[in-house]
Amino acid sequence: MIDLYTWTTPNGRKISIALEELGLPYTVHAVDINKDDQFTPEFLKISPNNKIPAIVDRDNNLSLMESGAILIYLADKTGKLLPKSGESRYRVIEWLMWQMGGIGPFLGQVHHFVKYNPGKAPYAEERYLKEAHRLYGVLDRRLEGRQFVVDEYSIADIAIWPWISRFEWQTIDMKQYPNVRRWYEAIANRPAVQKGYKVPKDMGPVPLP
Ligand SMILES: N[C@@H](CCC(=O)N[C@@H](CS)C(=O)NCC(=O)O)C(=O)O
Repeated sequence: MIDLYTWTTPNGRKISIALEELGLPYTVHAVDINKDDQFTPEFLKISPNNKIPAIVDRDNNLSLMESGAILIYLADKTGKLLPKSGESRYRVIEWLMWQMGGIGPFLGQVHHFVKYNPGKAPYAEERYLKEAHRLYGVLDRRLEGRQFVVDEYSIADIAIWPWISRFEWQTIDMKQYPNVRRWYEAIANRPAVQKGYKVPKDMGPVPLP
């Protein structure tokens, strides 16, 4: 049994989607980051960086923060969604790190400046939107002739997808990125993704282009 500490954000949804895909039983603990729940002493023991998502694996009492680390842990625990060895294992980790270092931080800044504070910092809006388009372009080229980011559906797809699901917040026209759109829609239709997207609460349907 896994305890999942999460909220209705792309980083949180990565883990609920992975847990659904892996068929692992889990208990959801909603950490409302708008109410500063992430700063409680109990939560800080599990997630010292005061961010969701975090998990505790009740099988061995291991607690983990950082969505990339959690995805690798869950994949290794079950032997699914991450090849055990060879080049494809490192390709999945490569694209997972690309998400953690690029897609997450930069699209997060787009949400901050473009969606929530438009007009306040034109330079930041321009800079982060330009980077968002660059990243969408990289992903579109990677998906040319490929069904998934690395050979088979993996934790790399699961890490990237919830950030792309905010394409409307990012003012991205998916027509410009046909391979991303095809990949995004295919993953959106997976039952586990539909279910994991609604954790810890239903915020409406999965956005479709
Ligand atoms: N690198 C971290 C980022 C986690 C993160 O930024 N979480 C946000 C929500 S998406 C959060 O908890 N923010 C609360 C805060 O910063 O106080 C991960 O991938 O797990």
